[in-house]
Amino acid sequence: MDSAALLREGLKKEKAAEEVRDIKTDSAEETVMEDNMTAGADMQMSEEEKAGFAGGIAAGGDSAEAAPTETEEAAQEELNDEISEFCPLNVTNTRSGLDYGEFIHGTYYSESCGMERGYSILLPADYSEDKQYPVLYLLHGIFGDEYSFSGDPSNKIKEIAGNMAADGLIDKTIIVCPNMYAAKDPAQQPAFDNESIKPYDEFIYDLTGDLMPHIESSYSVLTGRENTYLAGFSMGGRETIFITLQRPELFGYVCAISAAPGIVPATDKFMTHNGQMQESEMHFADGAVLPEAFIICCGSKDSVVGKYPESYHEILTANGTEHIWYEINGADHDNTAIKSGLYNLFKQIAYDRAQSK
Ligand code: FER
Repeated sequence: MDSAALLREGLKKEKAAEEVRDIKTDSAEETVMEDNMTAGADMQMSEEEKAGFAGGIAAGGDSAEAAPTETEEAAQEELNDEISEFCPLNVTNTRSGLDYGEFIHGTYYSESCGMERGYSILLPADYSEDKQYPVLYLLHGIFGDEYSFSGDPSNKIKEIAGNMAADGLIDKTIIVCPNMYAAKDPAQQPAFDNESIKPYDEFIYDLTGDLMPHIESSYSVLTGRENTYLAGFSMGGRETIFITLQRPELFGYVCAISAAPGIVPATDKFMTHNGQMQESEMHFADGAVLPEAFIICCGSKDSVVGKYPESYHEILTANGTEHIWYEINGADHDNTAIKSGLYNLFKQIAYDRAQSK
């Protein structure tokens, strides 16, 4: 690249970073729903900004205003099927002497993409082929990959799953973090335009046709929807809803955290979405087996997806599609929301498990 081209590239990145900074400082009230500007198909972001999107814009962080509340400080919550807005501190705290296991990396051949693809997987510390474990598939945000969750210890995924299992609330659970960008062309990159986000929408084929069979044949997992969970953040939340609506027979417990726009046609400050379906189509097929829990949640101060998750709640309600909706008071597009969503997903699982005993 000559120096002029380098400069142009630098300026573009600077402009994109500025736009993202603006977005971050917007209040949720004036975000996406009211804003009909599009950033254009060529919007570019720095690697740092992209990394932020993948696992929460306040990467590694939590909402300042979602400081610990009484609920979070409660030593032990009573197990019920009610939503707890925040994940309690005793669930996210690292407990001495408890081994939470480590994420490891694996690969599988994806027929649907025509290439070898990677995933991160958290096996319980004392994982044994003599036992079988339920599995959570956890989907990252835009620009992310299989390392987005495993590389950010502040999301407390390991602690939430490990502590709840140690407390006997849930069974020890395997957590699989795929790379959700299921492009057939290895050179294709995500960006804010319909063509560039298509591979996220096509991940459903890679997940159900390639990754899940690989996980089920490579690890000692329990199969069946009651033992198979799906959750995702932002772009991953959007695909979580989409996949659940298409394949409800596969996932018994589902949580879409801060789901991105674009399931139905929409225009926000990033782009105009064609939509994966029309509003009238946003429901389960007639006679479909329904998830035991289908949670949709979002921070009340989400500065990236704004009120889109709430609009999904409204559309599903209008279409008579059962789900749980709640807001995390004060939370932004960040780990406070992620922790809350994961906690409530496991809490629903724990409650049903206790009931069936
Ligand atoms: C959009 C707004 C937000 C969008 C994606 C996102 C593809 C995703 C954000 C994230 O994953 O953090 O319009 O379009």
